[in-house]
Amino acid sequence: PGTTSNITDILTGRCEEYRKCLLGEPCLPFYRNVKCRAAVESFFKGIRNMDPCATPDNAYDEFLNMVPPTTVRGTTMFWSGVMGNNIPQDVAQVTPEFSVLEETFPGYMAGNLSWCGATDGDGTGLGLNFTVCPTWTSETCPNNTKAAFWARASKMLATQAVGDVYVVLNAQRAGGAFNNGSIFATIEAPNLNQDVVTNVAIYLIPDFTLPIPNEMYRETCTNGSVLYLQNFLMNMNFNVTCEENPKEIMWLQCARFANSPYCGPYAKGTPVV
Ligand code: NFD
Repeated sequence: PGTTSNITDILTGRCEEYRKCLLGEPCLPFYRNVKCRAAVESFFKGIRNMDPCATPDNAYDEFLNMVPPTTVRGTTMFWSGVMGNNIPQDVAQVTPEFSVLEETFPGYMAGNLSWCGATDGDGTGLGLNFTVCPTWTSETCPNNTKAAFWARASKMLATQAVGDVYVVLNAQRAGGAFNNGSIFATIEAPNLNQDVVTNVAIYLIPDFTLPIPNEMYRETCTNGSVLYLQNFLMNMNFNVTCEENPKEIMWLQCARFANSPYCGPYAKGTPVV
């Protein structure tokens, strides 16, 4: 995929927006003093002149310590397998009760951008590739420049979460709603803190992007990988709740896909398909 050629300007602009509290997100006094030029410099520092598939885990630590992801107690929301239509991010944006990584300082800065390191230089002298970046796959390029960023930011998000937390999962995800290889499974869930997290609420939503609702592969709160996740979390001593088609998320899905069999007066229980 192509890269974001003006990424330095975008990061700087988004940093200024966030720091000056122009976004309506929780805005900490700590952030007000962020020096955006220094923050953007530290964002690139660990990846310049680096192989884009061999990024060290700690490449962004200096940056992430300058602008750590912070969420209000009881609002942290994770998501996995529901990328296609940005539903959790959009719900979180208009619902103060929920905060996702993409609304935190580092998540807002890097959201929807594409970038990577380059060892051979490409004439810019910046040690970055401004033409094309390798696609992340666990086999060909696991330690991708971008993957390392989201992995570390996700870890910090989970580590600092306090109170009730939420995770939105796709009931019809191929291979199971709770995907073993996902960042939620490998990084976020294992880094939640039993001493301060009061409940993990699983929000299981249907996949509205499917051309035909596939009931065969629709998990519920009492079967498949979702049941596995509940047991996994309970074994870690967390309180766990699970809800299918929660209204907190469904309202936006149903606003966007108004004719869905999962919406409307007949949607309770088994959907009419
Ligand atoms: P997904 P998830 N390395 O739907 N987050 O649980 C790389 F590089 O399966 C936010 O993995 O959910 N990419 C963003 C990966 C990105 C990897 C990633 C991996 N090991 C994570 N695994 C963001 N805003 O862009 C999956 N991907 C790709 C945080 C996958 O191809 C959020 O806090 C797809 O494009 C959220 O709670 C995207 O990452 C959780 O981790 C999502 O994969 C979602 O990661």
